Amino acid sequence: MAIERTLSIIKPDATKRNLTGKINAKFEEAGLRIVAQKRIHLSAAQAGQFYAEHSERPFYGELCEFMSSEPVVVQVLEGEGAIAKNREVMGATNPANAAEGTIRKEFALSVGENSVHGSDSPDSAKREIGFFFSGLELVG
Ligand code: RTP
Ligand code: MG
Repeated sequence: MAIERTLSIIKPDATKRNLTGKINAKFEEAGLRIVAQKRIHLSAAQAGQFYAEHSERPFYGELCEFMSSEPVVVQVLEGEGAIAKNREVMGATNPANAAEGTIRKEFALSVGENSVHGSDSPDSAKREIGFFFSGLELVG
């Protein structure tokens, strides 16, 4: 399988509880390498732009409000099959359905406040990495 890069976000519920290190350890244990990382505080408009694909969904307003409520840590993870591997380590969107050992099983509070985001395809990974990081911030 090819080496890929994917965009990960440690969400406000997790940064607030000081869980960045524990979550990063899960990525590293799974063989994902953190090749770029920064802590930022999104505006509601920026969160809305990032999650534009969900703009018609009933939870969109709540999602944008939550994602802009506290700082987040945005990061680029690299590894073999990184997009699918990251989603496996994250676990199901709803922590009630997440497998043992996954980040969401261990740390998520609810289907909305679910601790992490991960790109869901090569196209979204490309768009989402470009949304947060410039070429200069991405070491080859
Ligand atoms: P993400 O995009 O954050 O990695 O999560 P995902 O693919 O597992 O889930 P997705 O369907 O893309 O939904 C994006 C985020 O919206 C919030 N959500 N709330 N209240 C609800 O029913 C609901 N459903 C989704 C979650 O924060 C979810 O991660
Ligand atoms: Mg998604």
